[in-house]
Amino acid sequence: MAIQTIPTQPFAGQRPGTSGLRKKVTAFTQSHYLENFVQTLLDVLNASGPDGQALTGQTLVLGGDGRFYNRTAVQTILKLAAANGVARVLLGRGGILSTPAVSAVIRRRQAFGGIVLSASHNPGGPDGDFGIKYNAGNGGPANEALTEAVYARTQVLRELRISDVPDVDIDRLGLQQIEQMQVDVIDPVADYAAVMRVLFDFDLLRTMFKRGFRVRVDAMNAVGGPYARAILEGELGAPAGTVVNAEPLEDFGGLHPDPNPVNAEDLIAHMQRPDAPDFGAAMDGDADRNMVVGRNFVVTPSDSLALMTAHARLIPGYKDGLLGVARSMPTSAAVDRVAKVMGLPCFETPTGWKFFGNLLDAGRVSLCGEESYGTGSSHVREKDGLWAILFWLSLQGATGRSVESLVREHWRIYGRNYYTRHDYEGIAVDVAQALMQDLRAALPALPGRQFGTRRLVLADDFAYTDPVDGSVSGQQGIRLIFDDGARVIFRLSGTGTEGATLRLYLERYEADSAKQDQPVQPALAELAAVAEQVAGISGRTGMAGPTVAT
Ligand code: VG1
Ligand code: CO
Repeated sequence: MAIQTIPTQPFAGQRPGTSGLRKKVTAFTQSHYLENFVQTLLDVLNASGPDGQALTGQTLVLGGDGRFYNRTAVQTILKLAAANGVARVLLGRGGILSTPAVSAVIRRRQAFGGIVLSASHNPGGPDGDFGIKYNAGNGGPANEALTEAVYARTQVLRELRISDVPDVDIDRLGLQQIEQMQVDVIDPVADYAAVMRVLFDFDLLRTMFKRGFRVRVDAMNAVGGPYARAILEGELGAPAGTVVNAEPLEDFGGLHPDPNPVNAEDLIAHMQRPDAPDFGAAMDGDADRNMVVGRNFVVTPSDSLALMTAHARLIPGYKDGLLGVARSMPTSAAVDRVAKVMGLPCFETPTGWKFFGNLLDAGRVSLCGEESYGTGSSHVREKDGLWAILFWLSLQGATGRSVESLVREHWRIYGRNYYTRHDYEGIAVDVAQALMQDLRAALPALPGRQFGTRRLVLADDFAYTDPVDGSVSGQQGIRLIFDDGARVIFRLSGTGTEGATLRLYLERYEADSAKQDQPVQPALAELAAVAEQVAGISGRTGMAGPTVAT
């Protein structure tokens, strides 16, 4: 056994996006592609210490969503870690850890950081996507300073340090040794379940299931399955079969594990049947997203965050109230209205969970959410799909009310923020970039212009100054804001692996309870027309409409 030093060549484009480095599996399986990125990460983490040895003697957490290449990548990363001074790796059994579970393990075991192998909601399999992401010691996604430092170094990397030991048995719990490094294979669920137990009233949930409350959780053949099964069916006594598609498969069984009504159509269909369960939910590839569904009623993620904020005190983990709330910029302002009434600080951050970390660490917020089916709290530093499911279950248990009645009551009290996101996928990169550039150039002339009944009052490219560390992130999305609070937002996705994806976010507020029951797309058609008028999407892309509208 020996540590080898191997020459390597930089790869272009190893720049982490909204959530880590995501590429086609065929890119990751190129010789040294993964090795280069991990070596760079370990170099940067080592250099971040005062002595240039920050990682030496420390513990890293490692696990992924079980997609194709997960198991191979785990072996490679262990050999690199062993050769680069890591003392111990806490590895989820089978290479499995959901994103929120990685966050929970880092925090509970005070690890130095963790590596998550996932491309989240992107399809998997040999022709699908793979991804890698680093989470810091607070359990949250690395900040931009770190990901940029990693990217810069990938461009000059010349050498790998890797151990030539045989593979570790990643399916056997307990300790194994590689070089000077210990590998501790852990139960992927235990730490996470312990966190859930202190937040929620498990006895209440047990009683609900005992009385016949019926739930369908669609894990979409992704990593959420083992967690949902262990907690819902194992601990809480939900009947077997409550969790469907519960076995993580390397290609997600061909499903697109992005929990929205389009991709989780099977769940939607079940929730529309006459014998529909009381409550339905789905999670994404790495189990950090959630979609919450009542009988024949889909909850908009932005509304979910607003309702959670309004009712948080009903949940044991939040019974003393919230410190504040945060939402990403494109997320609807529904939560802002609740925060205002409750006198809570409310923050607007750029897209991506990494921007919530400082606010959570500084004790400025307790709940966070994104329009993209992500909600979470200070219990970890990631969004958390199963946590959101347990939260909504608890809300129903504590109030005795259905999902639909909770949401409708919320609209009556606070008004409804009609909301939709239109994705234009697979646009040529130069076309997408030109569209955004031209929009940016047109911004100064827009304020004061009339669009139908609305006057445009603000047009800008969202920039965020982190209130905790003062760091500035620019060009985070173009916002058009109107005099009635309606918003039209444009940004390019930072998680895709093919061409560019334009995301168009539309929102308008409706205070009148008599007008809160319209279908969403027609209710926002006027704003979609404004977006078209200002940006010329169909002319530029040749697309008659979005590929996905949720
Ligand atoms: C998307 C979502 C964003 C989310 C990110 C990661 O990013 O819009 O809200 O944080 O995915 O989610 P983008 O840049 O494609 O719009 V996940 O579940 O992939 O970790
Ligand atoms: Co995800």
